[in-house]
Amino acid sequence: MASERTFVAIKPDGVQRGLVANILGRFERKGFTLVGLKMLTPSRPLAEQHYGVHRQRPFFGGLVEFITSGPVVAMVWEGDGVIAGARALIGATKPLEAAPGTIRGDLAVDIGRNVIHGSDGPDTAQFEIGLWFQPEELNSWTPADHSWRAEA
Ligand code: D4T
Repeated sequence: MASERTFVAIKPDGVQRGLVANILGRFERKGFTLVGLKMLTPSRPLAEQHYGVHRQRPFFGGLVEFITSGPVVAMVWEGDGVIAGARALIGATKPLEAAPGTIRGDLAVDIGRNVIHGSDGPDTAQFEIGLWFQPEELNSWTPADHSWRAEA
């Protein structure tokens, strides 16, 4: 499977609830590589672009209000199959349907406060990484333990 990058953001509820280390640790322990990391309070234009596909949905206004309400932790993770892999770690959108062991399954109950976002495909990942990060904010590096990994 080819190495790829995905965008992940811990939403304001995850930050407010002190879940940053817990969530970050799950991606690190899985073996994905952190290549971008910053905390920011998203502007309204950024949030509206990020959630542009939901513009016509009834929850759009509340969603933008919520995501701009405080700091989020924005990340780019790299690795083989990381786009689907991150979604698997995150779990289903509705936290009550998310499997135990996933981030939403373990840490959330409310769809409007589901703790974390992850890109849902290659095109979205490319768009969201470009939206949230400048190229110079991303670090291309090879973790030392990768030389120990088996050839694919
Ligand atoms: P995000 O984009 O936040 O990672 O969530 P998902 O990719 O898992 O789910 P989504 O795009 O369908 O929803 C985006 C965002 O909107 C909130 N939401 C969603 C909501 O408040 N009410 C709803 O009915 C839905 C479908 C939660 C996530």
